Amino acid sequence: MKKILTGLKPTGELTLGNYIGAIVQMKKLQEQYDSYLFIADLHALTIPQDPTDLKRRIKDFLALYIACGIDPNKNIIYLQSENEYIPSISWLLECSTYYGEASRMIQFKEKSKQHSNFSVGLLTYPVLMAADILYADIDLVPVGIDQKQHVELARDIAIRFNKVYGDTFVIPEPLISESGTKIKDLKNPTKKMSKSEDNPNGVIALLDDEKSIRKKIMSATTDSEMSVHFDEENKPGISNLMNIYASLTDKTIEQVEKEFENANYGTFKKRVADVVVETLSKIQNRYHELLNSNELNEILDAGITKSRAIAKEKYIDMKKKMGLER
Ligand code: ATP
Ligand code: LTN
Repeated sequence: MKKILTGLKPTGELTLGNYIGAIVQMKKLQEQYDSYLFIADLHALTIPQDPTDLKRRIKDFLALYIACGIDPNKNIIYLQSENEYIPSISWLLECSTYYGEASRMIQFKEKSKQHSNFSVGLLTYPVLMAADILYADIDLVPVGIDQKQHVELARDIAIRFNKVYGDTFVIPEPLISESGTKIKDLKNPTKKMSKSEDNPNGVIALLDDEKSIRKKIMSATTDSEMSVHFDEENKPGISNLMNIYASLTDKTIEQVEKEFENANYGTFKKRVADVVVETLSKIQNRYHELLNSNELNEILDAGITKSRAIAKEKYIDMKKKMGLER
């Protein structure tokens, strides 16, 4: 069975956009692949983090992904920083990566411009990402378009290492999902709903309470036409709410149009709010259950044991090939 791996950086708050756009896809992928899912907490450190806040997010992200339906029986789920072989592998890979290559990464160029003083980690981050992928002989890496270049760098490093030291790594491929629905900001529906958005009124977080979910949806930007039909260009607000409703009820846009043929915007929005509240309250109940029991710890213990064993084997193999032996 082919192997697939997803890394999640625990920054920002998970949103309905992440759920509909990515988590729903992941639930399908876990049925077809040998799946790995980890929290990239070491990656979060490339920009300064508040330790208390980071610790909370790590747990929140894990509990939320599992609550959303990522199945611990179908995924190896772990915390990156608990696998000490990964940074060790990363160092060995750094010595097979050219400075020019790393400094040409678009994300590095952009982020280094935003800060007057930035860490070396911001430059070497894609090599750590290569280690995350290569240690486990991953075939496919589902990523957004912004991470594609990093997966390509992982491929280049793997090809180079294999050439110099002999066949060691599987060459991974990025899996860019074009099919996932893009959910837009409720206040500004031409922009995507983003977890790093400063104005929370257009963003539904997975942990929002019922009252604020209803308030945000009822006050979502629409238009003056008063008819529920799909037209992303001229009616981005209504089309976005239709996408949300269709995704969460597993209906087609045509079915949604028909269902609300004679409805006014108030009635339509109330129904959208109902299904969002229903979906998120199930997720939140499971989330609280996970946080209030030992289940999360058990999942992480099982995951890290498997991940470490795989990484240890790869690390020893690499060291041997590189001449790091007594
Ligand atoms: P940021 O705001 O920091 O860019 P983000 O909310 O876009 O964060 P990412 O961590 O970049 O989240 O993305 C995680 C996954 O969620 C990606 O696969 C991305 O395509 C998906 N995703 C994020 N926002 C949306 C959205 N509004 N609609 C659909 N998919 C989304
Ligand atoms: N760089 C990614 C997170 C990430 C990742 C990975 C994704 C770290 N290591 C390995 C896929 C595979 C991000 O910023 N979202």
